[in-house]
Amino acid sequence: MKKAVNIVGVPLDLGQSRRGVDMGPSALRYAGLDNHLRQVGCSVRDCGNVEIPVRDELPSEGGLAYLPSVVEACTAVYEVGLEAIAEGEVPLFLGGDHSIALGTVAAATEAGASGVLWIDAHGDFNTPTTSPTGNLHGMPLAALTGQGSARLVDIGRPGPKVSATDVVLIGLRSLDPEERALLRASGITVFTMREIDEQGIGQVAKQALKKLAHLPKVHVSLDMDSLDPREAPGVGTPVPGGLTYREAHLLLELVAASANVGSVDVVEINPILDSQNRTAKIGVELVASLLGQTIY
Ligand SMILES: [Mn+2]
Repeated sequence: MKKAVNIVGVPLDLGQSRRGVDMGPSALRYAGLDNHLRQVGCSVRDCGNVEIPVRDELPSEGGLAYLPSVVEACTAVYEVGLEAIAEGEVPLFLGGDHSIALGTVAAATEAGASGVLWIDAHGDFNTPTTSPTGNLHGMPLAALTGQGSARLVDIGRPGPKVSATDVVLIGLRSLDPEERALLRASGITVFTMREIDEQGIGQVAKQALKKLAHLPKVHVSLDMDSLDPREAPGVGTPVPGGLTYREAHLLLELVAASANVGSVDVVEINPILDSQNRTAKIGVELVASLLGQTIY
């Protein structure tokens, strides 16, 4: 069945320190997101951007000092997401940095169980205690599974938003030392780049989907830094050794073929660091694959 997609821009850049990621929604729209999804057969509604506090109006120290603003923004994201899901739409959240997932996953799991497929170079599993930087975009997956700051954990509604056993992380290749220990103890299923190298992305995708097969829908959180920086240079925290263009597509094509995708994030695109909007263009193509585009 073709999807009714509701595009929600979330120009939130307060979860990390580099400027530019707030332009992600514009870059994705400029790259033809709307048209591309219509060509795939989706109906598309773009409800504009969620209002986000302006960084220049906030204290300059950043990191955890932005926590109240991030909580406020993610609560608004959660509410917009809930409305879309209640309308039977698939909300497509355009980041912004990955802290937006605190609101998006809260919305995705509100009405019923949903698996979470987190595609990322990083674990995003820090807490304010383990984080070397205090940057909130390194914490959402920990908070969503109930760890770290209660103010982050309780966004939308009190308590964890997803059980660790219903989360699969793919593409991992960079962790902070204490974050590694926390993630290993969490019970989250992790496929690092090593497993992808050894077994191939097709095999990894099948195992990931099997792990989430008991759930009625899946939320896909695509951090564009999961791709190799040679393919997608426009991200704030690039790590070498990532997914190739085809690996990323195959992964999302396989998800589209066998899971019910209920909601989607595309995050961490930084047009200032990009080349000719390449990363946003790849982001648009990947979302199309995830929402049903096939080669043949
Ligand atoms: Mn991330």
